[in-house]
Amino acid sequence: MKLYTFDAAPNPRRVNLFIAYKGIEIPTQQINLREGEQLGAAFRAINPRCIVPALQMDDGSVLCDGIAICWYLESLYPQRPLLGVGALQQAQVLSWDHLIFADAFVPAAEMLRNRSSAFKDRAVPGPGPVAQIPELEARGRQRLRLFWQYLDEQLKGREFVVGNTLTLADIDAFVVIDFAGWSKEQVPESCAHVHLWSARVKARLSGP
Ligand SMILES: N[C@@H](CCC(=O)N[C@@H](CS)C(=O)NCC(=O)O)C(=O)O
Repeated sequence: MKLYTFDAAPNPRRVNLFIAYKGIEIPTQQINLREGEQLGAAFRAINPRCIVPALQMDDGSVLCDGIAICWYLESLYPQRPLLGVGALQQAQVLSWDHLIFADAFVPAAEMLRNRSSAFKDRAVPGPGPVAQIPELEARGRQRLRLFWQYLDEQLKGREFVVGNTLTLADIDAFVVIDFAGWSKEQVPESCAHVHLWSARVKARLSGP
Protein backbone atom coordinates (compact mmCIF):
# COMPACT_ATOMS: atom_id res chain seq x y z
CA MET A 1 0.00 0.00 0.00
CA LYS A 2 1.25 3.51 -0.79
CA LEU A 3 -0.29 6.91 -0.11
CA TYR A 4 0.23 9.62 -2.72
CA THR A 5 0.03 12.96 -0.96
CA PHE A 6 1.18 16.56 -0.93
CA ASP A 7 1.42 17.29 2.76
CA ALA A 8 0.87 21.04 2.47
CA ALA A 9 -2.52 20.63 0.77
CA PRO A 10 -5.74 20.42 2.82
CA ASN A 11 -7.27 17.17 1.56
CA PRO A 12 -4.07 15.16 2.08
CA ARG A 13 -3.76 16.81 5.50
CA ARG A 14 -7.14 15.39 6.57
CA VAL A 15 -5.94 11.88 5.78
CA ASN A 16 -2.48 12.41 7.25
CA LEU A 17 -3.95 13.57 10.57
CA PHE A 18 -6.30 10.57 10.57
CA ILE A 19 -3.38 8.18 9.96
CA ALA A 20 -1.16 9.83 12.57
CA TYR A 21 -3.90 9.72 15.23
CA LYS A 22 -4.43 6.02 14.62
CA GLY A 23 -0.69 5.39 14.74
CA ILE A 24 -0.56 3.66 11.35
CA GLU A 25 2.60 3.55 9.21
CA ILE A 26 1.96 3.78 5.46
CA PRO A 27 4.68 4.49 2.89
CA THR A 28 4.05 7.81 1.16
CA GLN A 29 5.12 9.60 -1.98
CA GLN A 30 4.84 13.36 -2.36
CA ILE A 31 3.25 14.64 -5.56
CA ASN A 32 4.30 18.26 -5.89
CA LEU A 33 1.09 20.15 -6.68
CA ARG A 34 2.95 23.46 -6.85
CA GLU A 35 4.98 22.13 -9.77
CA GLY A 36 1.98 20.46 -11.48
CA GLU A 37 3.32 16.94 -10.90
CA GLN A 38 -0.28 15.68 -10.50
CA LEU A 39 -0.89 16.45 -14.17
CA GLY A 40 2.19 14.62 -15.47
CA ALA A 41 2.00 11.27 -17.23
CA ALA A 42 3.51 9.28 -14.34
CA PHE A 43 0.88 10.25 -11.76
CA ARG A 44 -1.93 10.35 -14.32
CA ALA A 45 -1.27 6.66 -14.98
CA ILE A 46 -1.85 5.99 -11.27
CA ASN A 47 -4.79 8.35 -10.76
CA PRO A 48 -6.43 9.74 -13.92
CA ARG A 49 -8.37 12.19 -11.71
CA CYS A 50 -5.00 13.88 -11.01
CA ILE A 51 -5.78 14.56 -7.34
CA VAL A 52 -4.30 13.68 -3.99
CA PRO A 53 -4.70 11.98 -1.60
CA ALA A 54 -4.74 8.67 -3.48
CA LEU A 55 -4.15 5.32 -1.84
CA GLN A 56 -2.72 2.61 -4.05
CA MET A 57 -3.14 -1.02 -2.97
CA ASP A 58 -0.63 -3.76 -3.66
CA ASP A 59 -2.87 -5.08 -6.49
CA GLY A 60 -2.67 -1.67 -8.19
CA SER A 61 -6.20 -0.50 -7.42
CA VAL A 62 -6.48 3.10 -6.29
CA LEU A 63 -8.83 4.81 -3.88
CA CYS A 64 -9.17 8.57 -3.96
CA ASP A 65 -11.33 10.92 -1.90
CA GLY A 66 -10.25 11.35 1.69
CA ILE A 67 -13.44 9.94 3.13
CA ALA A 68 -13.12 6.67 1.18
CA ILE A 69 -9.47 6.30 2.15
CA CYS A 70 -10.29 6.87 5.81
CA TRP A 71 -13.24 4.46 5.62
CA TYR A 72 -10.98 1.77 4.18
CA LEU A 73 -8.22 2.35 6.73
CA GLU A 74 -10.68 2.32 9.63
CA SER A 75 -11.81 -1.17 8.54
CA LEU A 76 -8.21 -2.40 8.39
CA TYR A 77 -7.08 -0.63 11.56
CA PRO A 78 -10.02 -0.32 13.96
CA GLN A 79 -7.89 0.96 16.86
CA ARG A 80 -8.67 4.50 18.05
CA PRO A 81 -11.88 4.66 15.97
CA LEU A 82 -12.46 7.96 14.18
CA LEU A 83 -15.57 7.22 12.15
CA GLY A 84 -18.02 6.77 14.99
CA VAL A 85 -18.98 3.82 17.12
CA GLY A 86 -22.39 2.26 16.45
CA ALA A 87 -24.74 2.75 13.53
CA LEU A 88 -26.12 6.15 14.52
CA GLN A 89 -22.78 7.77 15.32
CA GLN A 90 -21.24 6.38 12.13
CA ALA A 91 -24.06 7.89 10.08
CA GLN A 92 -23.67 11.22 11.91
CA VAL A 93 -19.93 11.34 11.16
CA LEU A 94 -20.65 10.60 7.51
CA SER A 95 -23.33 13.26 7.42
CA TRP A 96 -21.01 15.88 8.96
CA ASP A 97 -18.14 14.91 6.69
CA HIS A 98 -20.39 15.38 3.70
CA LEU A 99 -21.54 18.76 4.99
CA ILE A 100 -18.02 19.93 5.83
CA PHE A 101 -16.77 18.94 2.39
CA ALA A 102 -19.67 20.44 0.44
CA ASP A 103 -20.25 23.56 2.52
CA ALA A 104 -16.75 24.39 3.70
CA PHE A 105 -13.99 22.70 1.65
CA VAL A 106 -15.65 23.47 -1.68
CA PRO A 107 -16.28 27.16 -0.85
CA ALA A 108 -12.73 27.52 0.53
CA ALA A 109 -11.34 25.98 -2.66
CA GLU A 110 -13.58 28.19 -4.78
CA MET A 111 -12.30 31.33 -3.05
CA LEU A 112 -8.70 30.37 -3.73
CA ARG A 113 -8.99 28.88 -7.18
CA ASN A 114 -11.19 31.54 -8.73
CA ARG A 115 -9.01 34.43 -7.55
CA SER A 116 -5.37 33.56 -8.09
CA SER A 117 -3.79 33.65 -11.56
CA ALA A 118 -1.88 30.50 -10.53
CA PHE A 119 -5.16 28.61 -11.07
CA LYS A 120 -6.07 30.08 -14.47
CA ASP A 121 -8.18 27.43 -16.27
CA ARG A 122 -7.72 25.16 -13.25
CA ALA A 123 -10.61 26.42 -11.15
CA VAL A 124 -11.47 22.86 -10.12
CA PRO A 125 -8.94 20.23 -8.98
CA GLY A 126 -8.23 17.65 -11.62
CA PRO A 127 -7.22 17.60 -15.27
CA GLY A 128 -9.68 20.31 -16.43
CA PRO A 129 -9.53 22.78 -18.05
CA VAL A 130 -12.17 24.67 -16.05
CA ALA A 131 -12.35 28.47 -16.38
CA GLN A 132 -12.32 30.74 -13.34
CA ILE A 133 -15.48 32.59 -12.24
CA PRO A 134 -14.24 35.53 -10.11
CA GLU A 135 -17.65 35.97 -8.42
CA LEU A 136 -17.19 32.61 -6.72
CA GLU A 137 -14.64 34.14 -4.38
CA ALA A 138 -17.29 36.31 -2.71
CA ARG A 139 -19.83 33.52 -2.75
CA GLY A 140 -17.33 31.14 -1.14
CA ARG A 141 -16.74 33.65 1.67
CA GLN A 142 -20.49 34.04 2.16
CA ARG A 143 -20.99 30.28 2.33
CA LEU A 144 -18.15 29.84 4.81
CA ARG A 145 -19.68 32.47 7.09
CA LEU A 146 -22.88 30.43 7.16
CA PHE A 147 -20.84 27.33 7.88
CA TRP A 148 -19.02 28.90 10.85
CA GLN A 149 -22.39 29.81 12.38
CA TYR A 150 -23.73 26.33 11.79
CA LEU A 151 -20.65 24.69 13.30
CA ASP A 152 -20.83 27.02 16.30
CA GLU A 153 -24.45 26.02 16.91
CA GLN A 154 -23.52 22.33 16.71
CA LEU A 155 -20.71 22.76 19.23
CA LYS A 156 -22.92 24.35 21.89
CA GLY A 157 -22.84 21.90 24.80
CA ARG A 158 -20.66 19.41 22.91
CA GLU A 159 -16.97 18.66 23.21
CA PHE A 160 -16.65 17.48 19.63
CA VAL A 161 -18.71 17.75 16.44
CA VAL A 162 -20.36 14.35 16.88
CA GLY A 163 -20.94 13.35 20.48
CA ASN A 164 -18.12 13.69 22.96
CA THR A 165 -15.35 11.90 21.15
CA LEU A 166 -12.91 13.01 18.46
CA THR A 167 -13.89 11.87 14.95
CA LEU A 168 -12.94 12.59 11.36
CA ALA A 169 -15.61 15.32 11.39
CA ASP A 170 -13.44 17.23 13.89
CA ILE A 171 -10.31 16.67 11.85
CA ASP A 172 -12.04 17.88 8.69
CA ALA A 173 -13.54 20.99 10.26
CA PHE A 174 -10.19 21.77 11.95
CA VAL A 175 -8.33 21.50 8.62
CA VAL A 176 -10.84 23.64 6.73
CA ILE A 177 -10.33 26.52 9.18
CA ASP A 178 -6.65 26.74 8.17
CA PHE A 179 -7.55 26.27 4.50
CA ALA A 180 -10.03 29.17 4.62
CA GLY A 181 -7.26 31.22 6.25
CA TRP A 182 -5.28 30.96 2.98
CA SER A 183 -7.93 33.34 1.61
CA LYS A 184 -7.93 35.43 4.79
CA GLU A 185 -11.30 34.07 5.85
CA GLN A 186 -11.23 33.66 9.64
CA VAL A 187 -13.74 32.22 12.07
CA PRO A 188 -15.34 35.30 13.70
CA GLU A 189 -14.71 35.93 17.40
CA SER A 190 -18.47 35.63 17.95
CA CYS A 191 -18.20 31.87 17.21
CA ALA A 192 -16.79 31.24 20.68
CA HIS A 193 -17.67 27.54 20.70
CA VAL A 194 -15.66 26.98 17.54
CA HIS A 195 -12.61 28.66 19.06
CA LEU A 196 -12.77 26.61 22.25
CA TRP A 197 -13.33 23.38 20.30
CA SER A 198 -10.47 24.15 17.91
CA ALA A 199 -8.01 24.40 20.82
CA ARG A 200 -9.38 21.08 22.16
CA VAL A 201 -8.94 19.34 18.78
CA LYS A 202 -5.41 20.71 18.41
CA ALA A 203 -4.48 19.33 21.84
CA ARG A 204 -6.02 15.91 21.05
CA LEU A 205 -4.21 15.68 17.71
CA SER A 206 -0.84 16.57 19.17
CA GLY A 207 -1.27 14.44 22.32
CA PRO A 208 -0.25 10.80 22.88
N1 LIG B 1 -12.66 14.85 -3.30
C1 LIG B 1 -11.25 14.79 -3.01
C2 LIG B 1 -10.62 16.14 -3.29
C3 LIG B 1 -9.13 16.05 -3.38
C4 LIG B 1 -8.52 17.36 -3.82
O1 LIG B 1 -9.20 18.31 -4.22
N2 LIG B 1 -7.20 17.40 -3.72
C5 LIG B 1 -6.47 18.58 -4.15
C6 LIG B 1 -5.45 18.95 -3.09
S1 LIG B 1 -6.23 19.55 -1.63
C7 LIG B 1 -5.72 18.26 -5.42
O2 LIG B 1 -5.28 17.14 -5.61
N3 LIG B 1 -5.57 19.23 -6.31
C8 LIG B 1 -4.94 19.00 -7.55
C9 LIG B 1 -4.94 20.21 -8.41
O3 LIG B 1 -5.07 21.31 -7.88
O4 LIG B 1 -4.80 20.06 -9.61
C10 LIG B 1 -11.02 14.34 -1.56
O5 LIG B 1 -11.99 14.34 -0.80
O6 LIG B 1 -9.93 13.92 -1.19
